[in-house]
Amino acid sequence: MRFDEAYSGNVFIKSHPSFEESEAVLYGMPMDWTVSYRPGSRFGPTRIREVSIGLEEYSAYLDRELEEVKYFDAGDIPLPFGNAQRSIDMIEGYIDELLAADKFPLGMGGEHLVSWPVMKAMYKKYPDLAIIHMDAHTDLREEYEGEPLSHSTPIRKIAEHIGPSNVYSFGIRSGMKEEFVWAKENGMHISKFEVLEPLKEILPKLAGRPVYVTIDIDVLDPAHAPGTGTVDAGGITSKELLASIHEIAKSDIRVVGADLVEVAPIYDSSEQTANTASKLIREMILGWVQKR
Ligand SMILES: [Mn+2]
Repeated sequence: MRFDEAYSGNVFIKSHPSFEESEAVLYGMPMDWTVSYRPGSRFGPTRIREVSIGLEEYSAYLDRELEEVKYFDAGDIPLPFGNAQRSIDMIEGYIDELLAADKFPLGMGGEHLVSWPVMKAMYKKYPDLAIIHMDAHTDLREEYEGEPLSHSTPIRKIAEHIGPSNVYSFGIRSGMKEEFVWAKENGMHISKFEVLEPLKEILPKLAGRPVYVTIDIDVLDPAHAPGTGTVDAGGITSKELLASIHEIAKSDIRVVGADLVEVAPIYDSSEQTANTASKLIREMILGWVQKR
């Protein structure tokens, strides 16, 4: 992978031209080959970048400008269509390189399985890693129709890899009974239905620890984010998700990387999901990159 030449295509607004000088690297993981329901998230990163042109560069929440944080949009990882294992291996190697260069990885999916190799790479650098996971779904299956490489399995994989008590899920409202039972029996934290209030209780417990944050856009109610593969009624508002990002920004945890996944533009006829996602990415950049 070459990072030394500025990616010349569609980039997120205010992307810095130099990889070397940037603190954070924004990258896309355009993979949707293991989804159980509606595909299309492979086009998420491209659309999030395109609509970012409509964003203000100033955050009224954080009183900061994008100019104040140097981030380099490296484009999408050229993943091999249809090959989940090779895609996963490529993503892990890519993150290894970013971490070796001391960059903050900020990823855009793609289906949620892409977060598994990212989190695995993060754990190699940060053995004390904790995960904050916001999603409608548990994603704790061992396999789906016999397939362990599925977008319904990434949180199970990372929980088994780093220890379930280091994983904190929020906003969960869908999953098999066995998944909830497994979480409870193994000491994994799940906050059902809500995000902001339980997050306020958990953040002080994670003070000082390196934390990777993975956000599935479907944690939002379908009214706020219809453009995703597996919509699930009863979600939180975009206002609550923004407030949660800001709560993390002002907490004492060390955010060491993050992603936003499952935006699928084909179901997003009003483009509200992509527009919301680009605003979330802006707030993640402004609130989290310098918290390492
Ligand atoms: Mn989900």
